[in-house]
Amino acid sequence: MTKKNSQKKGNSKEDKLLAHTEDGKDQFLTTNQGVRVNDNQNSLKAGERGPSLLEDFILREKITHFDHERIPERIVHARGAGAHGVFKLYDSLSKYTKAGFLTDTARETSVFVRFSTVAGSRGSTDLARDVRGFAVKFYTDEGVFDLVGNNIPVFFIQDAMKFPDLIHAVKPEPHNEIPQAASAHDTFWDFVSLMPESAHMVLWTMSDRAIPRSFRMMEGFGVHTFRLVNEEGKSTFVKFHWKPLLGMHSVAWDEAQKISGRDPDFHRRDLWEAIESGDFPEWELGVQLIDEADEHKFPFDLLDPTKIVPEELVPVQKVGKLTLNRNPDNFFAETEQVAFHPGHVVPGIDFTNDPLLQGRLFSYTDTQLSRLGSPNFHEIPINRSIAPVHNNQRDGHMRQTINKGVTSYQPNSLGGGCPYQAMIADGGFSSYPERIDANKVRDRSESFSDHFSQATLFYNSQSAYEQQHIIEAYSFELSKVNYPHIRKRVLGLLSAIDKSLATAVASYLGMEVPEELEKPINEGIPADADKSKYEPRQVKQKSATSPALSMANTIKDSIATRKIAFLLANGADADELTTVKKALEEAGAVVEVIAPRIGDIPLSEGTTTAKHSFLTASSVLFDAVFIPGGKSSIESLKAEPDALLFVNEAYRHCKAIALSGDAKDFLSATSLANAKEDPGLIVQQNDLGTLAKHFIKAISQHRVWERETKRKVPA
Ligand code: HDE
Repeated sequence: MTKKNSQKKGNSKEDKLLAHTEDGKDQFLTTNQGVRVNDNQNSLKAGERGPSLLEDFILREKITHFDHERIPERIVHARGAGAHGVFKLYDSLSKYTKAGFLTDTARETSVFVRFSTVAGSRGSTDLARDVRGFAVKFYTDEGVFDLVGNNIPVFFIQDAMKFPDLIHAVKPEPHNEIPQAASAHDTFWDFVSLMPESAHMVLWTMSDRAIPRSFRMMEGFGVHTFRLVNEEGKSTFVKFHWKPLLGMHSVAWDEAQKISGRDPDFHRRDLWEAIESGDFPEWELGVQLIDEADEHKFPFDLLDPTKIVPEELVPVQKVGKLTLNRNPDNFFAETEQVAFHPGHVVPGIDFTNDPLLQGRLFSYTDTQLSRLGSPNFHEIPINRSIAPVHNNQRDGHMRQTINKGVTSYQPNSLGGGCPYQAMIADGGFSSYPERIDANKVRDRSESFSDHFSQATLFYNSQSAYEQQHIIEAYSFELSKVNYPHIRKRVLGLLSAIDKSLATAVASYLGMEVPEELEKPINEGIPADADKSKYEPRQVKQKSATSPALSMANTIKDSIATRKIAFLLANGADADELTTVKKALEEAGAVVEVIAPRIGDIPLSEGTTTAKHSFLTASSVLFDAVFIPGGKSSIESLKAEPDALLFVNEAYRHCKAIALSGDAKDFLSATSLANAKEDPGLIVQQNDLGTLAKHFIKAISQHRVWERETKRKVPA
């Protein structure tokens, strides 16, 4: 056997498949010391039926390594999925920053992105109602820059001091470790109901933003205000945004819960499959730029991470594109070991005094020490800078670098003074010299105390169906809270956001909206505080609505990568199937056939292959459903309860459903017997071209949410 393993890995599917197996391809099995193994099936024993021998170094090495395969999962954001990609700038931002990847339009900067949920454990479901992490590592020529953001632009708390409390409250309760990956429990609502500063973010997490259809269809935000710093040392405040090219879309809450059972890897799989099939996910990087002179011109504080800068006040300029084009080769080595840190910045990017950001600047290195176990985590391949690393840091667990020479100190003459400090002109990082003239205090600025205006702005900006989803989300969560006094406190906070919201939630709970905020509403204030300063208040914000906050206003112009279920059985009409399939595929959708069994299914002419049966498929895993005609096929489907459930459920979740030819008859067996056609329920006997056109239009609209109020269907 020879080593044939040196061919360069490309990006084709075959290369990827090879890459997944190449570890052992054409190689002998060896121990970690390189000794070839002759028997990987049996341990060394004293006789065939005798005891195992301690001498068996092969068994001991294998088992010892296995025993230590797990590392501590992330305390937050444990569940995630990652991908490699590139970032390309449209126009230079050199007026504002000297960061090379934001000024040089000829550059293509490599990135690694990890998406995550926050509260659940590493094995938890992707579809929990939760914030999603959106962390991007840019491997720039000047060093690593991490934009460690979320898919929600604000945060629950204003000061890092509260983070452990927040996380302890949302994680499973300590006595019984229930519930997994869910905020619908006593301790979370107890905490947030006592922390009015969380009101804005909680509203976002009760919105459809917290149950995305796909990682590829959600926005990302840097959350904090950062600084850009240009060659002249001038600083400009910046908010970072990621805008998905596929638009922002969510699933229905009932659907999310069912997906969690049918395919807990739904988001992870979706990302993986899109990249494998060449449908590379894309986002545009947006920046909101604010002159230093304008720092105090807003009715909120730029340093307060519970506030957005509405896009109507400061437009988002799109400055570049992120494309994810390669799946990791190994989940553990890359996605699990990647170590993000908001403090990984490059010259041209700097921090503000946002007290949440300031705390994060400590936390992330610290967490890597316990998670990855060594200060050398930067040497793990996924974390390595492509800019050369030279310093006098030495040794530590699992050190990879073999430093040469005798000097590991500075100043030195024995090493010729190397490595030497860089002048600013040579790219040396120098912190923005912000002037501070202040007393050392444990305190918070009064400009942080408007907790409700932007929550009201968010609520007012939602479409009717989005508001209804928010009402139902609060009602769901609070129905799972056991203590009436906690529910009452939440209703008090909701009435400070919007009276109709509070009333609607109260009616689901069979409670009254309290007259006013419960006192003392805020236990979370310092012991000796001037209470009036911490009194939550409302400052009228300029715009009553911000259209950019509603997902209803997102891009809806394509069905690219959408998954369409074709339900059929023996005898389905071949012409109807192929015509509609062709039209959908030409528009970029993915068609999958579901039949009573998998394998080849005879059609009116020829056969088609069913990828799934009703045992493995479910409507919640698809964006839309098509049923071709064919008498015997329709008769079989009518007798199949899972086919009926499939269509009822797709309707309930407001998906596009199309039926051609005599498939119309199928509806009589479902709960849709008397359903009227709507833009997403397309029943067409003859004209397949028109059917396909209407179907594609309906899928591109994502959902017919209006159905939820007009016609309720059991499923
Ligand atoms: Fe994090 N956060 N965080 N966070 N965070 C972590 O770092 C922390 C916050 C975010 O895919 C941890 O490596 C503190 C805001 C993402 O690997 C930890 C505070 C935002 C990820 C940590 C915050 C984030 C993390 C856990 C308040 C949005 C996953 C493991 C002061 C802007 C990154 C780790 C990945 C991960 C601490 C608040 C985003 C413990 C102390 C605000 C996307 O260090």
